[in-house]
Amino acid sequence: MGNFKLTTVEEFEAATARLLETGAKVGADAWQFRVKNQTPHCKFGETGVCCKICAMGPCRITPKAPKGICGCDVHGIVGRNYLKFTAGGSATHSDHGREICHTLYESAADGNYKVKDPEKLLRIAKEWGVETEGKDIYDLAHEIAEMGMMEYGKPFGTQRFLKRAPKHTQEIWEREEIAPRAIDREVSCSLHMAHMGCSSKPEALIRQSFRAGLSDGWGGSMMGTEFSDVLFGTPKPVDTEANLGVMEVENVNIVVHGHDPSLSEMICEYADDPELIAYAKSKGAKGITVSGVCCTSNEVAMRRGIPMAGNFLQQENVVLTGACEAIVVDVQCIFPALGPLSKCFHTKFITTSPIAQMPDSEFIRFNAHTAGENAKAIVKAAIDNFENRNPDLIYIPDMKQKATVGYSVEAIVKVLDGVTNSQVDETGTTKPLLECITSGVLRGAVAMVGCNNPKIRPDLAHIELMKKLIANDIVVIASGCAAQAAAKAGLMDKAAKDICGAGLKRVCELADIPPVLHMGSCVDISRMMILASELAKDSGLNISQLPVVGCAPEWMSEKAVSIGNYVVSTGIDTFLGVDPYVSGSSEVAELLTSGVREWVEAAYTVEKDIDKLVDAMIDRIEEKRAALGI
Ligand code: CUV
Repeated sequence: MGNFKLTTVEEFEAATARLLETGAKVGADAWQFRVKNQTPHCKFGETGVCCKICAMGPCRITPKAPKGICGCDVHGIVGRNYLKFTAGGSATHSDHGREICHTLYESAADGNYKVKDPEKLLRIAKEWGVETEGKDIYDLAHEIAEMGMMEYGKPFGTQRFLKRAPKHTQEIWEREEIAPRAIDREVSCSLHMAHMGCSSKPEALIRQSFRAGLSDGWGGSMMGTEFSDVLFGTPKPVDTEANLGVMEVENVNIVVHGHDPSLSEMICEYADDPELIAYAKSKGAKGITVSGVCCTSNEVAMRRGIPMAGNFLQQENVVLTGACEAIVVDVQCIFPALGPLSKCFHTKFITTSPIAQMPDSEFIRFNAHTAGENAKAIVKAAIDNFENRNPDLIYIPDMKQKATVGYSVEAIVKVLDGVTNSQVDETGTTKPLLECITSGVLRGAVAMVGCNNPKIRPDLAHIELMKKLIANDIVVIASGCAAQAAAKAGLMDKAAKDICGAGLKRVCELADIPPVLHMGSCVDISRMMILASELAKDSGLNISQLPVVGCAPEWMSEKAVSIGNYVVSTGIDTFLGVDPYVSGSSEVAELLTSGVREWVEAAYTVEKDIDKLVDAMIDRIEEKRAALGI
């Protein structure tokens, strides 16, 4: 089995324990302590039966009080809460996509942002019916960006990217009336439906939850991904490293955290500037290290090989190393705790977006016009902070793994080309991958996504599930914090082929890939939708017939529910390890885990036991294979 060794969750935990000792010295708080104060959680909230959408309440449903004051029953309350939760996630992802549209709109040959992948821009223009002949690439970028922004508020029609789905899927969306219209409309309509005195029928509420989710996955998120590729380049395989050990004690450490690559790309650019590197040296550092946390880390890892310091529940750890000069954030998944925590150390906590403003942070407002100066000021502030370190508080766990990342759909198609030695000679299609699946060399694929959640021992579910799947010849495609868990453990090291089943091992060797493929950030789950669509089109099957499932074992955010809704609505069975606050309504729970299959040919499974969860996924994949006779 060679010398390959995974890093275990026990080792992660030992490193965290050591960092919390540093925290104790300076009186730092941490999520591990706050969780204790919040446990046990409120049962009404946890089961979704608390309603506070009007001021007659809050109403809480119990056997003695089965209706709210307005007469709404538990199913209406749980359904409305679920819809509002989805709308929060869809709004958030989609607004991120909108920011990227604006960045594209600001791109210029001599500006802060350039078009790095003009071919992709031309492809999208053709797809959207825009004349490209003889047009300046930046004129085209602005035209497409504006059309993208119109997708948010257009009065008629549905999302342009829906046409990328197989015909059958598009027909389902039309038939079930869940084809998403303007993105902002779906979010507004969701809030409208969940207002006092509007919808209380679970079926209507879940249908709109799906529509709002689809406006994210096939609308806002897909534009976020595609236009980020146009601006910053479509990812291709690149080597990097993951876990806290990527921070370097002799260097100025800048940690980027959040989601929008418009900020992190610019920080990386300036951290590479010879003038600023020389300045860092003049201050006694050997150089500048940028590393990342959460999805912004995935973005810059996929495109630049920037190392990943950690995922969601590790964000406080980077400050606890005592060696972080600045943690620079944009939007989403940022603990407000970082403000007070940084105050216990020399770390600068720099917020940059009007959307995410927090106490105890330094606010350097970032925008496309001034992005260069802003990024330079941030990098310089971090360098100036190097001398303020307290040497007694410095401890960086010596723990990191190698990872190869950057598997966009384009990259996957390319690396798998020629893996099979059969007659399949079509290049640029998913046919080689399909052949691996139909021949049984690969049994199927799992899209492993989502966050960490203290309800699950951090990273354990991600890692254990992935280990078992790859041992069973199931390739894993990962994004978000699930991907970072894999990278930290070593599952994105090509050497991890040694712990795969014989079939997957062979594919990894032939294609020179790791068994867990990093597909990017959460908005990049839209890439997974494209891959599933291409597989369906190239095989002549429906998406729901493919031996492919989705899984979010440790999810926590509203965005994850929006994602789950569009993945299920696209025909992919989705397995959750955390309940989305619906257990209080038998009707809503039944719909989500079974009833919706009649609408969209897929449904949710919620299973908190990791062993049962992975077995359920493998069983589902094998059932799908059996139904196809492969
Ligand atoms: Ni957007 S949404 S904790 S960073 S995956 Fe990570 Fe991914 Fe969840 Fe947030």
